[in-house]
Amino acid sequence: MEKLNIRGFEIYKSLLSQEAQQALVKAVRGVVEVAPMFSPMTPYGKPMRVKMTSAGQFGWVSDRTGYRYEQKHPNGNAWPAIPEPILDIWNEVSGSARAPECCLINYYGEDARMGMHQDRDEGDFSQPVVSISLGDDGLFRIGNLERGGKTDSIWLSSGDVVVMGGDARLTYHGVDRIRFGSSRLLAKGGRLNLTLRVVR
Ligand SMILES: O=C(O)CCC(=O)C(=O)O
Ligand SMILES: [Mn+2]
Repeated sequence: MEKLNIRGFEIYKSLLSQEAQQALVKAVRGVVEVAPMFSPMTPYGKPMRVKMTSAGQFGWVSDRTGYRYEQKHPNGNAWPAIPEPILDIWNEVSGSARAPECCLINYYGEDARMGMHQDRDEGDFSQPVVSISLGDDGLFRIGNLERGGKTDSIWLSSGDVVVMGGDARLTYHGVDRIRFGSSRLLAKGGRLNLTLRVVR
C-alpha cells in the first residue's frame, strides 16, 4: 500500500487485497440482482456511457429532469442495503463519524468514460466521498475547484481507494478512459467504481 496526495485527493494504491476485491465483486453482484444496472440519460438528452445502480437509503439517478438522489430504483424497488465489506472501507478511510447513505456503483465498459464534474448533489460537503476501484485500470483526472485549468492524471487500478474530501471535496474530476482487459477480476472485463456518499 502506498498513499499519495494529489490536489487534496488521498489515493491509497493497492489498499485492498485480491481476496477483499473478490468479496466486493460478490457483494456488488448481490446488489445488481435486486437493483439492476441501467444506462441513465443525462439532462441534456444524451445517454451516459457508464451503467449504474446504487445501494443504500438513497441512489443517484439522472434523467431528463436532472440529477438527484432517489429512495427507489427506477424499477420502483427500494435500493438494497450497502454491503458490509463496502462499509468497512468507509470506516477505515473516511474519517467520518457518519455512515454513508449511498453507494453509487458505476460500470465502465470498453468505451466508457466520465466527463469532468463535481460531486455536488449531496447536502453536506464536509463529508467526503470515498471511491473504490475494481477491475480494469481507469485513467482518473483531477482538476480544480472551478472548471478548466491544469489537471493531473493517475491510473487507478483494482484495489485502489480514493478519498475526496476536505478542501478538495468539490474538486473537478473524471475518468478519461479505461484499459480494457488490464485486470482479470471481472470475468467480462471492464471497470467497477463504487462511491460512498453521505447524502443529507
Ligand atoms: O469512476 C471513478 O473513478 C469516479 C466516479 C465518479 O467520479 C462519480 O461516480 O461521481
Ligand atoms: Mn464524481
